[in-house]
Amino acid sequence: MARSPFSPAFWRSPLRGPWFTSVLGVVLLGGITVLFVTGLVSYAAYNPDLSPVNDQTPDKGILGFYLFAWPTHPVWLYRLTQGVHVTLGITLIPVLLAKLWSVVPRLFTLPPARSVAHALERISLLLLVGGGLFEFTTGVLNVQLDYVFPGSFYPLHFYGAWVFFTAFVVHAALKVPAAVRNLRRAQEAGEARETGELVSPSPAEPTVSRRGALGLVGGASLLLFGTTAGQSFDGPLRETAVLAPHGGPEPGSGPGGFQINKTAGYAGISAAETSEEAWRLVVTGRTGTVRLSRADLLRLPLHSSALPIACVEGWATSDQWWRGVRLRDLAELVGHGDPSDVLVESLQRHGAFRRAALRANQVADPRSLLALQVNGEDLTPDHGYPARVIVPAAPGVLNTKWVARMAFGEL
Ligand SMILES: Nc1nc2c(c(=O)[nH]1)N[C@H]1C(S)=C(S)[C@@H](COP(=O)(O)O)O[C@H]1N2
Ligand SMILES: [Mo]
Repeated sequence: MARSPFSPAFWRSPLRGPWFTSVLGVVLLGGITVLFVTGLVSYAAYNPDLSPVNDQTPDKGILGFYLFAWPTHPVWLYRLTQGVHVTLGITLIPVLLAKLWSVVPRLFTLPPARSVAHALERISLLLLVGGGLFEFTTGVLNVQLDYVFPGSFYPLHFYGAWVFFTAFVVHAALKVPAAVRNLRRAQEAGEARETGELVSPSPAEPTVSRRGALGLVGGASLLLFGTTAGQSFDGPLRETAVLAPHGGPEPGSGPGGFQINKTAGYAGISAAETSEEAWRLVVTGRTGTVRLSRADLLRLPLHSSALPIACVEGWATSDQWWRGVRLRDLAELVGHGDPSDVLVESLQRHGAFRRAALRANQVADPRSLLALQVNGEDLTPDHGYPARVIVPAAPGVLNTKWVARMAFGEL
């Protein structure tokens, strides 16, 4: 028996072969394409070109070529795209690992490069495997560990995605024809003995059939799906999301008993600075500065909107009933009758999300509010009392809590 992994006889699993690798490859072809598209969409939804507020990625340059004004319809848009991105990413982990396992002998092929073309192909594989592991790892860490990379996750995951997907397209172009051929041939030949580079020259006795192994991978994916997907819903469905940080029971009951990202305590917001006497909203624009107490705001025309909160981490709430002052009415107060961009700043002194910029189309939407109440009661401190922004279809991170200042037309 060969002891060196550089010898083909070292790899003895009878599962390895063109069929197993091809099936997993075809699943990843579809899955990773959807991940890439929903990821780019998520990046656009963040309005990163309202720099340098929302995204501090230096020189994203031509990679930002596709950015567009994220729409405000339908209200569940980001809830859907980001729910798919995160849940699908987690679901594909077993498939990715099985695929890498199925081709691992290739890593030890000798000589390392037979020709310049072969060397280039192997370098592209390095970017493919490295990029894939990097994207899945950073994604999972961000979702599970509550933003371990404050502020820097976006550029890492964004640049990583372009490297990974470029290598992925090259790889797919080279391999898809063979994968399709392998699958066709297998369909005709049944479970006949396979041939090819991936097949072990001295296979061990099988302990599970190839189809059985694929079933295990699929079962693992299904399990991850079943314990993650519920985080995009409320009530009993959320409780099935035992793997998601925002799964499980809602935080408390009553009007404010829905998911909380950062609590007032965490953000360092004190009751003293949000009190009726102390807190003033400062609104600036073309015609100068207006300072409004909460009572002043409550005397302005109030409107209601049923809108969800959908976080980049993939969790979301169902629609909640928000009530407050329209952003476009606040814009008009300071001379922006035709709404402009706005920079929103929180009372919060530290943290990546203490300020966010909204685009003119978001300010103009009549459902976009500076909310004072939710579900019929005043906002709770954790949901942003005295006032928070809520915008239809936008990522949660743009819905700034504990708002202190709104600067229209400043970006
Ligand atoms: N000031 C401030 N606003 C903030 C945040 C924050 O950390 N600080 N988190 C944002 C993020 S990432 C999300 S998903 C939503 C969550 O709102 P919720 O806690 O009311 O559910 O608030 C947003 N507004
Ligand atoms: Mo978020």
